[in-house]
Amino acid sequence: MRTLVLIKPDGVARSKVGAIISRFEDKGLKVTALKLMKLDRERAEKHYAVHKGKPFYESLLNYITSAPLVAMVVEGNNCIEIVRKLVGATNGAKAEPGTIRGDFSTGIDCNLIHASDSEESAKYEIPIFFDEREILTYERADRDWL
Ligand code: 3AN
Repeated sequence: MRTLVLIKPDGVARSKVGAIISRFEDKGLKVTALKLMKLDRERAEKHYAVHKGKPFYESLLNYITSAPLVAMVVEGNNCIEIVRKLVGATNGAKAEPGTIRGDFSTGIDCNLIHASDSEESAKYEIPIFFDEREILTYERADRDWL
């Protein structure tokens, strides 16, 4: 199973890339694709199509396209549910301590990270950021212990 994770522009600007990736590695998940990129408006609109028309839609697009972000594909059994738990609630002020948003974010506008919320979303979102050939196959050396 695969999921898409974005470390949004605030996460890159605040130098939280290493700390955030470590959460997934430490948990036992596998990063199989990774890139630093500036998202263009067209791809941002596609990614956030479900939010079109909502009051925060324009500011969300401005924020996500404003500066570089890190996109990655994370793999592992039940990775969608596990990653969403590690990420925490949408509003950093309400997210539990110990989660990424709970530890690093205080609000909803800049909440550091995106993670697909279902298999259907992951299948829609991953191709917006990666060609299939950019997603690599390899084994973690500790796989028998996970
Ligand atoms: P999540 O990222 O926790 O799945 P969604 O899918 O409801 O949250 O929202 C996508 C993104 O839209 C959030 N990560 C956040 O940046 C932004 N967002 C959601 N709700 C609001 C809101 N009420 N005000 C401002 N931004 C919001």
